[in-house]
Amino acid sequence: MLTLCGFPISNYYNKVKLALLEKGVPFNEEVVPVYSTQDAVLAASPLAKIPYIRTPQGGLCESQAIMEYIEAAYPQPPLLPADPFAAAKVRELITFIDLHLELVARELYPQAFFGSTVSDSTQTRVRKKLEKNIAAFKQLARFSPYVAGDTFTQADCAAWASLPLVGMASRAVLGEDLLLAAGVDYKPYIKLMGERPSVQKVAADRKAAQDKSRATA
Ligand SMILES: N[C@@H](CCC(=O)N[C@@H](CS)C(=O)NCC(=O)O)C(=O)O
Repeated sequence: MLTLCGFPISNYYNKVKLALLEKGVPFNEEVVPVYSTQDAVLAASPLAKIPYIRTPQGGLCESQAIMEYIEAAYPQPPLLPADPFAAAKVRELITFIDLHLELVARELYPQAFFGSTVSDSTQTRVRKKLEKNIAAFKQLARFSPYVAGDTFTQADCAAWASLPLVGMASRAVLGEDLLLAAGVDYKPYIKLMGERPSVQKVAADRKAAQDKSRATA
C-alpha cells in the first residue's frame, strides 16, 4: 500500500491526493510537517519538501514524479491521454501551472497567508513575472470544461490545487487577482471541479486541517 506523506493544506500534496482518489488507488496518509530534519523524511525527500510517498520499493518525492509513477503503476482510469503529443501537452500545462504560476506566486505567500511582509521590490518583480506567465498560460489553457480540454487529466489535479492560491495571493498582496485581471476566469472551473467526489474529499480534509491549525495557533 502507498503512503502519502505531508499535510492536507499543501497544494502539491493535494495535487497527488486528487490523482490517487480519481484512480481509486488505496493509500494511507501520514502527516509530515515541512522543514523536517528527521532521517526518515530526508531519506525519502532529500530537500524535506512535501509531498512524498512511500512505496513498497522505496520513497519518492516531487509531485510530478509521483504523478508519473502513479499513472504508470495504476493505468486505469488514465489521467493522461494515450496519444503521446496530447499527453505531452498535458505535461506542458502542468509545468506552466506548477513552475511558471505557482512557484512565482509563492513568493507572495509570506504576506498573503502567514502574517509577514514582502518587500516592494519583490512585489514589483513578482507582478511583472506573473503578468507575463499568466498571459502565456492563457494561451495554453482550455477550460473546455477541463483545463487541458474535454477530459479530466493530471493537469486538473495541479490546476485545482494551485490556481486559487495564485489568485488569492496576488489579490491579497498586489491588490488584484492577476488571473482574473488577465481574463483567466477560473472560478466557474473551480466550481465545476467541486462537483467531483474526489475534489470534495480533498477540500473537506483541507478545511478540517485548516480549522485544526487555526484552533492550535
Ligand atoms: N516541486 C515540489 C514542490 C513541493 C513544495 O514546495 N512543497 C512545499 C509545501 S506546499 C514545501 O515542502 N515547502 C517547504 C520547502 O520548500 O522547503 C513538488 O512538486 O512536490
